[in-house]
Amino acid sequence: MIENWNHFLLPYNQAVDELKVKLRGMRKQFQNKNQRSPIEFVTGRVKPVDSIKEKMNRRHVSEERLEQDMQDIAGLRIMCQFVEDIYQVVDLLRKRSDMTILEERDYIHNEKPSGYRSYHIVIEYPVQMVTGEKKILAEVQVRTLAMNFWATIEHSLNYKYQGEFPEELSARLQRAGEAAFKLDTEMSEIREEIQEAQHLFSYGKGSEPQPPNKRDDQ
Ligand code: 0O2
Ligand code: 0O2
Repeated sequence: MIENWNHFLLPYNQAVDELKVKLRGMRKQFQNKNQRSPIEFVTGRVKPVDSIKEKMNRRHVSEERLEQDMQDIAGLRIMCQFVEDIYQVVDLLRKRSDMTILEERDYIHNEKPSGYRSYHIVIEYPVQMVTGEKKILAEVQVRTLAMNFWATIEHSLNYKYQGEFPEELSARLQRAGEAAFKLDTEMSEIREEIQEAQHLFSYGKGSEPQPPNKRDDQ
């Protein structure tokens, strides 16, 4: 019986905080070299206790099996501009020595029946606690901005309808998912042109002297 959820979730909070810094650091390193980053932005969260309990009921996960069987108590999200960036980010994560990739799920080319697309990675990540090292599981979702837009909208509708979408709405969401993917595909086709323009744009911005605190921020 988990009596103190705060205590149970402590290493998960620590892991999410650390991973946000590390993943955001990857973006900074690209920018620092004046290169385009495949990472646009990173968010993260620890699953709220109510959601953990609801998922335990739905998936018949016991408290004894929680650490092994619920892979997304710690969740990170990496947003990218282009589909190609997603695979570059995944390659970068595969090369890291501070985490071990346990599973990969490509919901980009195998989209879910709902129309959901993203690349999911389950990692094992060691957290240094005062009591010693604790290895925890975390789920990293890598997606384009268009995929994120779709998933965010669908997630809020899901909340309203509790997953029981009227048929018409469900069909519309699937079509919207296809349209979002079409947008990603079109953007990929003109990727080089966009990147060139973005490089010129950031060069233009960088050529102006900036106050030191602004520069620290970049
Ligand atoms: P809601 O309404 O539930 O979406 P900081 O690190 O301080 O700059 P902070 O406040 O920790 O930023 O937030 P961050 O990391 O930018 O983003 C937190 C939000 O991202 C949460 O929203 C989550 O919904 C969402 N999120 C990020 N990663 C995941 C993930 O892997 N899974 C899920 N389900 N959600 C994620 P809120 O604030 O809880 O509001
Ligand atoms: P949250 O925190 O509310 O986002 P399951 O959870 O049963 O779907 P599994 O095997 O645990 O499946 O993992 P999976 O499918 O690889 O990833 C689950 C997470 O992916 C979900 O977390 C969502 O964040 C996201 N996801 C998967 N399918 C959909 C979908 O159809 N629409 C949207 N918007 N997001 C999806 P949770 O558990 O829902 O939690």
